[in-house]
Amino acid sequence: MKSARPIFLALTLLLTACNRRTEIQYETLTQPEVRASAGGVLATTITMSEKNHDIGVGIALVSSSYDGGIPGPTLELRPGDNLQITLVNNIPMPGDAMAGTDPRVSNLHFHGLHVSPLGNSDNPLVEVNAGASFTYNVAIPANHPAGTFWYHPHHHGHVAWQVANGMQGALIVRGDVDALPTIAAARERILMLANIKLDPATGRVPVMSETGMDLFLVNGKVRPVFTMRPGEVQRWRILAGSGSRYFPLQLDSHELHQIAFDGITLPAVQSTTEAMLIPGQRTDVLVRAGAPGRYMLRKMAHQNGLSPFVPEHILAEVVVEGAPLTMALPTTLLPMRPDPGVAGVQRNWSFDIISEFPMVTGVNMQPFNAAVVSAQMHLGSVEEWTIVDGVTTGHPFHIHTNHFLVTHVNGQPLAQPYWRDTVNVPPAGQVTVKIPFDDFVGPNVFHCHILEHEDTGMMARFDVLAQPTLK
Ligand SMILES: [Cu+2]
Repeated sequence: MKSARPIFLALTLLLTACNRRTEIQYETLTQPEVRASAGGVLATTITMSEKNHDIGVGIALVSSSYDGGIPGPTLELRPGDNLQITLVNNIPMPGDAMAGTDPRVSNLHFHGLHVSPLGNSDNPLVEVNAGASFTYNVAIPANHPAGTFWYHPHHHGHVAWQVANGMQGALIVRGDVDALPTIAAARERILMLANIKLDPATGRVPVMSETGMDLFLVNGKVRPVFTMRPGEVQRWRILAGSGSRYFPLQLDSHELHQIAFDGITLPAVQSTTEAMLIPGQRTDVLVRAGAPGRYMLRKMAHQNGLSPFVPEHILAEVVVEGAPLTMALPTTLLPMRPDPGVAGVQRNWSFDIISEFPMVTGVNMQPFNAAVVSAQMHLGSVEEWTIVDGVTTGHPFHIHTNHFLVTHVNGQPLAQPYWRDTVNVPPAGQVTVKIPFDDFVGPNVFHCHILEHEDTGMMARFDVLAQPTLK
C-alpha cells in the first residue's frame, strides 16, 4: 500500500500530460495588415509568392498568397481616392500543372467596386504573367458607397486554384455609414472566410482542387478564437472568399444584426439567427455579446441542389468574458438606394454544365470566349435579366462594375427587393435582377462565382457602349 500512492500520482501526471498534449490549441484570431490611403491615394505593391503558412492546429500549408498573408493586406480607401497597386507575379510553377497550361497567370479584380473596367483599372482581361508585374490605377468615384468589398485574381482558367491558395483580401471603403454613432462605437473585425483543399502528401493546394483535405479558414487559421465583453457590440465584416463553398452562418445563442450586404448599407437593421453568404458575397453584421461563455461561429450543414452534402463546420470561437459593457444597436441606417427605373431590355441567361468529363461549362451553352460579345447596351440604360440554373446545382451570379436590384426569385416578385453584386440562382430555379449600366463604358463580364465553373466557361462578355450622339 505504501508504494501505491506515488505510482498513482505518476500515472495521474502522465495522463494529464497526455491529455494536454492531445488537447487541440486553437490560435487567436488576427487581423490582416491594414494599408490605408493618405491624401487621396493608396499606392502599394503586392507580391504573389509562395510561403510556408502555419494555419493552426499543427497544419502547415505551402501556398502562394498576397505578400505572404492569408488573407492579403486590407486596403482601406475613401470615396474619391485613387488606388495604385503594382501587382508582382512571383508564383512558382506548381508541380502538378497540366501540360500546356500555366496556372500562374494572374490579375486583380476589385469585387463590388463601381469603377471603370478599362485599361489598368478593374479590367478582367488583363494578364500578368509569372515574372512580370502590372500597375493598376483605380479611380474610386466621389459618390462611391462606403462598405466591404474584396480583391482577388480573375484571370480566366485558374482563378479557383489561385483563390484556394489564399489569394484574397478585404477592400474597405470608409464613409457615411461608419459615422453613425452606434456603428462608430463598435470594434471592427474582418472575418475572411476561406476554404482550402490541402493535399496532405505535398502540403499544397492541388491544381485540380476537387481533391485534398477540406479546410475552412478564418483569416488564414483553422477555428481561431477571439473575445468580446458581455454586452459589447462588435461589427464583423464577413467575406465569403471561397471558390465554391456556401456559408449558412450561425453564432450560438446570438443574433446576427445585418447592416450591409455586398457593400451596400441596408435601410434598417435586419436581425437573424442565420445569415447565408454565398461565394463572393459580404455582409456586415453587428453582434451584441450575451452572458460570459464560449460560443461557436458555425457554418451550418448545407446542400445546394445536386451538389455534394457539406457537413457543419465550426469556423471560429467567441469567448465572452470580462467587465460588462452597455452598448446600443442602431435601428435605421441609410436611405434605401432607389429603384433604377423601368428596364428597357429583358434578357435571359442560363448557367449550363455542357460536359462533366472534361468539365466544360457555359452561359446559354457557350463556354466563355473573350472575343464573343454576348450583349451590348448603352451607358445609362437599365436592363432586366433572368438567370436560370440549367443544371440543378445552383450558382452565384456576379456581374462586374454595377450592383443590381434583385426583384424576383423563381418568378415570384419580392416584397422588398434588395441590392447585391452577387446573388444565388437557386437549384433548378431562377433569379431576376434589374441592372443599371451607369458611369462606365467598356467590355465587361458576368459569371458564376463558383470559381471552378467560371474557370471552365460559365462567364460571358458584354459591352457597355457610349450613348449615341444626337444629330
Ligand atoms: Cu456555377
